[in-house]
Amino acid sequence: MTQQERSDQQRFDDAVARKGKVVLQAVAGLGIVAALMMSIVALNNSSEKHEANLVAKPATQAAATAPAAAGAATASTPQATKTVSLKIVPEYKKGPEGKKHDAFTVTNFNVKVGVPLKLQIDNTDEAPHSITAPMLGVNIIAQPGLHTYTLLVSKAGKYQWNCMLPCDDWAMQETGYMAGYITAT
Ligand SMILES: [Cu+2]
Repeated sequence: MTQQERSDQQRFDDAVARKGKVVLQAVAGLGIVAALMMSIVALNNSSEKHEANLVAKPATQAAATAPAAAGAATASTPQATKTVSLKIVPEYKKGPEGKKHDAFTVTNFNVKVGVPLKLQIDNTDEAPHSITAPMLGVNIIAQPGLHTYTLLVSKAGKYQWNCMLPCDDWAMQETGYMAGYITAT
């Protein structure tokens, strides 16, 4: 290798070294940029999560207030509560054997679960009668005279009720007399 060749080689090596340094610096620079970008992305992600949390909170609050609003609507329903008027009349109507029996004038009641139904009962008998449905925990004792009672049911279904206060033995087992159904929907 001549002196000239050696210096050429040296220049080349120097150039390669410089280029390599530049490349390395560039890579290092890219690395820093990449690291910065990743941390920015990380910051963005965390702030997005934070925002998501902020958004999620009002949603949870809205969900929490929804039943409260429904509760308020339920609380305002007493004005809208329906009233059913009926009578309890001794020897009100004939049985299949032709004899007259004690009876309620209305024996089928339709109610909404959780919504009170007012029963305005005029018991024209001298003795009390009842609307008793053990499956529903309902036991309304209708005293003689005109009184208003509340029928409140907590589960849906069709349930039989009977008068449980000894009156007309046959009628106490007969739908349409001293027995009937409460249908809750
Ligand atoms: Cu009865």
